[in-house]
Amino acid sequence: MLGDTLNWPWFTDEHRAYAARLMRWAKQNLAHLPHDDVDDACRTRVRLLGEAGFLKAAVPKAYGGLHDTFDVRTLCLSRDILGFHDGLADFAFAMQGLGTGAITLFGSDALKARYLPAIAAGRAIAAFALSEPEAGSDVAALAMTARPEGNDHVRLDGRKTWISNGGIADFYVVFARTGEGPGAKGLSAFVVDADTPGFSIAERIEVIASHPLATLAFDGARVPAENRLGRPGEGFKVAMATLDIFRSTVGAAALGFARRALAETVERAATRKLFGAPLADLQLTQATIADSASEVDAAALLVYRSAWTKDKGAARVTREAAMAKMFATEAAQRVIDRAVQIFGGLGVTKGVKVEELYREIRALRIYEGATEVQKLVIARETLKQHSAKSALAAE
Ligand code: COS
Repeated sequence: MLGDTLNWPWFTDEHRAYAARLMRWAKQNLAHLPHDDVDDACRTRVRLLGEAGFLKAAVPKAYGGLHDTFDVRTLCLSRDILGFHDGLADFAFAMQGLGTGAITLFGSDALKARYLPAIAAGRAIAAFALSEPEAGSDVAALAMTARPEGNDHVRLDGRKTWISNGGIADFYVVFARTGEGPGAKGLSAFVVDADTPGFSIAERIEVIASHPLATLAFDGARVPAENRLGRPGEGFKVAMATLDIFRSTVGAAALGFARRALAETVERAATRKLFGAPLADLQLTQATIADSASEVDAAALLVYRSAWTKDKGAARVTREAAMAKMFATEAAQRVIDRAVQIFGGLGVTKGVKVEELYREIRALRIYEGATEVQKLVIARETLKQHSAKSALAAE
């Protein structure tokens, strides 16, 4: 239960009060919201979260937000709780943060003032456009170009794909090659308004758990140079620093899904009779519950360790965030799969919560850095830590 987790020492009373408020709100407001038209469903969730004040967690206080800068524990608690109740509400919340994270971290005051207050209020929708048909995991290989046009504009040409909120976002943070150096050293990030001439939605993408998703086309889209985030050529760093914050929150969403699957498992095991006794009396069921409960706690420890480390002022949490994201998403997949198994035929029946979770969790092991990328990152960071001296001597 999240209630137990909240007693852990890295939360403050402010976190506990926030979580209690959001849990109450989510219970009252999310259970019966329709999912039929995914664009409408997503817009409705953004509006409701904005009206209730919860999107303030996604932007800084000076621009209508909650804290001076990102409080990663609050972001993680939000996704954990929303994920427990409704995958699409979690998605709507998360994209307001990820879609503006680079503006918060690297944007000029003018860009922050223009884009952030509407995000906090739920009056605008944001998106983060990094992946391309030939560059998802390998960010340094991205091909989209941004070339100077006149003194104060750039011209964007290329395609982005698998972009969350594609088609409903009011603006996109777009990463493109500006050529200051090779590979990772020659990228820059720009904010692009959805009504920019030369920008269009090339294709909407349908996925197993319905979310707004699209391929974006940029054909000479003309963007003011002042919409750049960070310095020219700094785009790779902008992307990585943003992902360092939001990767822990993907772990938190997975944790919310897993906690829900565990709660569903326990309820089912206690009420379903088999061979004349509750399912929970069978030792094989107990083994399942033990595995899932332990993995949920381990995921929570890694997620909130990463969030706390960032909030305490660590410059980078690359390793901690990668561990949190990898472990929590992989563990959630196992916990949910076990829940489906406990539910039997009902577990694969449309409209049953564990069936929905089974579809929802899958993408989290892929987006914002697939599990294989996280392994690469964790191994690199671990090897780096020990490169100066022998690992054994350091202990
Ligand atoms: N924060 C700040 N700077 C970072 C950073 C971080 N988290 N990670 C790397 N950098 C810096 C490095 O320090 C390096 O700078 P110097 O050249 O000055 O030393 C530079 O960026 C390049 O880093 P690196 O050599 O690690 O680049 P790679 O191309 O090898 O990066 C990975 C590989 C896999 C780490 C990267 O491409 C990645 O994270 N991919 C996954 C992307 C992703 O999440 N895609 C999903 C799309 S969003 S849904």
